[in-house]
Amino acid sequence: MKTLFIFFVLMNLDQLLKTGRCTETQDQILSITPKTQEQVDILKNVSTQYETALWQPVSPQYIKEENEVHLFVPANSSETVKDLLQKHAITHRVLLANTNELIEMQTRNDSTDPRSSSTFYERYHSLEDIYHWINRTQQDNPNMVKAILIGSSYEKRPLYVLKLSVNNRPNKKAMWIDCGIHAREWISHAFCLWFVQNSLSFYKLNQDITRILDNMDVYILPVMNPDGYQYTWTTNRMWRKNRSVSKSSNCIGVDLNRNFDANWCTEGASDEPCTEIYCGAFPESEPESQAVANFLRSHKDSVQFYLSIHSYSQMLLFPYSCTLDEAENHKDLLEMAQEAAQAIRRYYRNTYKYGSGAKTIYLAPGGSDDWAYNLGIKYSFTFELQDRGRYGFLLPPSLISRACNEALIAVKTIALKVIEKTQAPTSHP
Ligand code: 9B3
Ligand code: ZN
Ligand code: ZN
Repeated sequence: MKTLFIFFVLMNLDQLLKTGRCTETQDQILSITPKTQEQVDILKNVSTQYETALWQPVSPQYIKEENEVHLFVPANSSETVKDLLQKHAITHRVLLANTNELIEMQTRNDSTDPRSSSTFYERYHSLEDIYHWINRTQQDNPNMVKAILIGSSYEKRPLYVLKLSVNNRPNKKAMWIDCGIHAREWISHAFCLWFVQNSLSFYKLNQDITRILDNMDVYILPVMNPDGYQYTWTTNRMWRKNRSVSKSSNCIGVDLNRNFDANWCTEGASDEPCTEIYCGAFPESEPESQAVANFLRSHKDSVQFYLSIHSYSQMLLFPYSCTLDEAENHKDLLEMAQEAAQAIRRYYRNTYKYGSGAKTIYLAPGGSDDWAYNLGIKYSFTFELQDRGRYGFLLPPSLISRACNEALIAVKTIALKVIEKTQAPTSHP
């Protein structure tokens, strides 16, 4: 017991020495709401000129008067940035002062930390661990799970889709879920693992899961952007894009959710490689988006429901994002999203906004959901999971189960609706 105590003291001492004596020297997340156009311009400038990372909105172009901005400010630019804000009478609030500790907390307890009481699914996992998990999941459930290699990333990492299938009825329909298009949205990857675990554990036990799996195969891509995800573990926790090297610039990475062929690279994306919303050299220029597009093209007759998981801001979105026009089945989609949001509210007392992407967040072209929709997958959604900015991308592991369970209930609600709308009722002999 005594040794344990000394151990903890030493641990914290180590922490103190590493991070400096006061919180001022830590990386921070600032919340700033510009009040005038001048302040908007200063903020746009800060977020591009200095070594900061914009959390919200995704790109400086969306910074507007009276709209809250979340900005990651690393310790070494903290003073400069704060001085600049002060000089222009821009007030800020420190959203997170202990960023380094939060990051440490999320990466420390991977694999087998004896002090952790949480289960495997209540922690974040390194890319290597996720690859192991994919392998093990397939081995442990040979008659329900198959791993399919659909391509590889820019840095040649494999892209595995898990196929969950409990029968092979002729003309079997399917749904698709991808996670981790954006590297820093870690709750997304965690959700894909959660979903698989839940499906495998509760098939034949939970009525909804059973009905879904009896009627649809499920394709799950747990890590669509493995290079970016690896980079968030080793080098920069705030990385969003993939890691492809541009021919025309020293800046790295394409926003995979701007790289699909849906009004590609129009307003809401950028052809500038140094931005977070760089659309790439041409539609599907990236091996990751191309692999997904190829797979869906070759399965478009069976896949009825497309879902892409992101974070943060708690929204259930559907096409279009790339235009203000309404989708042909807008009313259906709206009704489904509304029902899903109601289920979350009822069971978890949490609020999710819902609506078409363009009207709910911003006009943005090149997204996977719009592309899948235009391919003919008429039930196409993007979920933005927890939270609404308290922790942002740094959602603590203790909040994973809540976030995943509420997303799960939304997925179930919509999947059941899709089955109801598109499939003849199954006969129960
Ligand atoms: C963006 C687009 Cl382009 C889309 N079609 N659907 C959802 C979004 C929102 C995500 C993004 O890529 O900015 C949120 Se992180
Ligand atoms: Zn995202
Ligand atoms: Zn997001």
